[in-house]
Amino acid sequence: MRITDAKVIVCSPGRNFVTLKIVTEDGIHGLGDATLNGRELSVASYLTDHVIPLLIGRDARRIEDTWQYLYKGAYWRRGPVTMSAISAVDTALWDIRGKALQTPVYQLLGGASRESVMIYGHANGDTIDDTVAAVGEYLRLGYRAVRAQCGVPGVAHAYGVGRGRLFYEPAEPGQPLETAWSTERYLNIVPPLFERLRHEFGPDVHLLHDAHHRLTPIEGARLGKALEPYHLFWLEDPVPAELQEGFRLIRQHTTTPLAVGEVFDTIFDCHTLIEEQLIDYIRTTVVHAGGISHLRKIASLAELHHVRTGSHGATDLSPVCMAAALHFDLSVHNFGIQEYMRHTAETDRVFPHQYALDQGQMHPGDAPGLGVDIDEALAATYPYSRAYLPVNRKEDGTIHSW
Ligand code: GCO
Ligand code: MG
Repeated sequence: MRITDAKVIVCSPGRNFVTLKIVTEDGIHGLGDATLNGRELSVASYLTDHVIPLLIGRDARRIEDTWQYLYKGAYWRRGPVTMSAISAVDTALWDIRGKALQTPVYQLLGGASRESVMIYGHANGDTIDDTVAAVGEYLRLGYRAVRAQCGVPGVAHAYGVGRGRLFYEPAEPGQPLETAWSTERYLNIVPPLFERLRHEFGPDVHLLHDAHHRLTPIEGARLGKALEPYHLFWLEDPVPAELQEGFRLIRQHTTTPLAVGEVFDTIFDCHTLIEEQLIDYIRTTVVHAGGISHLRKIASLAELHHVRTGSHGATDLSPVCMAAALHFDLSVHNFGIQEYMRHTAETDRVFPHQYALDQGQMHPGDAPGLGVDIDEALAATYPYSRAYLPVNRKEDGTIHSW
């Protein structure tokens, strides 16, 4: 089954997405998400200029061999641009394989390990009261797990506080928005937020929080310790993730479960975290960490070390990634939870999909392949529009992790 054609589709139905479409001699096509928020065209070029010429004529069934060919064959390994491109190829080839065999991808990955996939939504508000109301809204929709963020008094544009009630989208056109940061002010507001949430909603709801890489290890340890009485499902990204060893310090001080991995490219970014059991959830994604094939390797290593998965699922991951993530989630034994931020109605129209949400649980559907497509004519009506994620500064003007 030879690959005869491949192309990159860049569109912006509400936000920018990069999609790889691979076509075989049998007329089957597969899709892969290649979106890298704020750097989309670099991946589009990597695919168009360097990867697609290598794909034409290859056997679409050789998924693992193609992965290794693109990874080892480039000599220059890893990095978000390269790995997003490889992820897109891998995802598209799994989609093709499923369609060719007339079976949903999760059936090729060992079949369903559960009936459906638990997701968490994003509740946020300017104040603790607003965030409490937003969490209540998710619970009324049937969610069992909610991430809660709230504004920080004295800090303009605090992370995680969005524009709409069920939507959050940080990338903006124009020059990057400059947001402010104060660790002390932040550490003062988060424990009272969760004290209130537990008080309002009782012990059963799973509560999550994202520190978005802003703390030092000892600050992350302090936050984890302060949150222990409220039994979080997880505390996400307490520190920037480059230094895996930094988590040893956090781990010595707190039993709050830790989750990390949305910016990781490969297993090499997280093997120390996993092998030393420094985290509880690994949050690598299909689109950025090497596709379904590589994510399965990460999950297998994690399974040996009591670490569960928690795939990143922000809106900058397209419905193609979301579909692939759900097939992965349904199949791996050590699944933990899946993030789900709603896409806009325009995005959903451009990417018709089989996956469905019911009472805080999702299922990828039983269509052959991934069960997601792209309406190319509609996509063409939403041209690319440059947008950047914010840049963060401390109160004295020093650049800080966003
Ligand atoms: C999350 C994330 C995202 C990222 C975004 C960056 O946990 O959902 O932290 O919202 O900020 O994916 O592109
Ligand atoms: Mg995050």
